[in-house]
Amino acid sequence: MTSIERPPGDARPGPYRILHEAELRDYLAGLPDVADTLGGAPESWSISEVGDGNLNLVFIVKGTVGGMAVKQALPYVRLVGESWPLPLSRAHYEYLALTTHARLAPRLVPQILYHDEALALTAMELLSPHIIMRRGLIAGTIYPRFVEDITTFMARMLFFTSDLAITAAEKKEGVAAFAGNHALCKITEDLIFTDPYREAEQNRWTSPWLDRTAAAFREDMEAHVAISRLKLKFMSQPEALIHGDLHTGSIMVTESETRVIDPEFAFYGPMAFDIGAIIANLVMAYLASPGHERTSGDRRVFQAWLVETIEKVWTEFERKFLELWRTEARGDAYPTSLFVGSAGALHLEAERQRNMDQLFRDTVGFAAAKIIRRILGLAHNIDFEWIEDTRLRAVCEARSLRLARAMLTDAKSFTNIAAVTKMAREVNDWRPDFAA
Ligand code: SR1
Ligand code: MG
Repeated sequence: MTSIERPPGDARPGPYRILHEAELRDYLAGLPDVADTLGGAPESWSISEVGDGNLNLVFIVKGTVGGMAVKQALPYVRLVGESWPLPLSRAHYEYLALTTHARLAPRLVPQILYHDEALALTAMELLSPHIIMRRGLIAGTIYPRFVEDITTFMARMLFFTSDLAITAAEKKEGVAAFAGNHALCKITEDLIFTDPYREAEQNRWTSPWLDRTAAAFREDMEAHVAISRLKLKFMSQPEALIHGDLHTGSIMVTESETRVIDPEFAFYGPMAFDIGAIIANLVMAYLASPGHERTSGDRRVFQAWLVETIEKVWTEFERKFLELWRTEARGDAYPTSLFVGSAGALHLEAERQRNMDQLFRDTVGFAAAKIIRRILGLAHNIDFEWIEDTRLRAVCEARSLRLARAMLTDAKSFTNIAAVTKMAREVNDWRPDFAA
């Protein structure tokens, strides 16, 4: 598919309005290139709203020739309703991030077909037969291509938008371009780094089983210090353009393809936040998997694949990022003129390793924060929510919280990714006192 231009002289953008099915049909029919891509008469197009995320409308539109996904931002948080307004500008930042991703990793994001700034609407390539990865993981599906693709995506996105790859001026332009996305950052600052650790109206957890654990997190000063340090990093470290919400619901997959979607939380932040998000969501898929067994032990092969995947997400990311740093470093950080000769090379390589060690520690901490928020905060994961037996769900969640608390408060003791998977395997055998 080729990119579709707005017709010359087109009166749109008009004022923002929420497009329901009928209005969307008329709107798309008025875009000749879009209409051609779909094919057939507009009345024959099938349009269904399929959005299952927390914020937006998502329509699948199919014509006689082709299809597309159309995403429109609502002026409020869909999950909560109109009482929680949210700027439409997030669609602009998502578009900006998607175009950056398309430039740096074209195979790994959906192609943009059309963007309407005023309607906060973007039409994208219809990904088919791809499904949301989280759903595939709940079904116990193995994705052999995932590690290769997600580590390429993260290494390239994070490296090529960092001071290691671009000039200070380019980097600061990038920071400025995304600085207005602060309402989305604020959601993260509140829902991930603050609310799960205090009384907050919107918090919820699997009660009564986790009541004591939730209360313990609210009293846990060690956890409060650790999460606050991470919050400060999130707020004050514009290392690279991060996706900002890189969980398994933001990834569409087949067994041979991976596409990263939904970067509306994108801004220049700490790299470890994205890497931690991927690791956290794989860890949750692993620890939720006993809740999705049909017969005891039927997820063993899948679990082994997940453990290996968690480990490789870090090791392959680290390998690829270091490779880019060694071969593509044209940024203003670590000037080559300061690292000449064999002594320079030696010290620079040691610095690369020191940076990766720090990145790993931060990744462990952010991963923990992402797990805790999904169990004690507002927005939960279907990995756990779809476990119908609430006691069993709480067992899976309690194990996840046990691991996450250790990762949050003692990130340094996880000296490598194998230490994370080792403890994940151990907690998976742990039985909380309320277990049946
Ligand atoms: C109110 S929005 C809740 C969550 O949905 C998004 O996917 C982000 O993770 C956000 O924190
Ligand atoms: Mg999303």
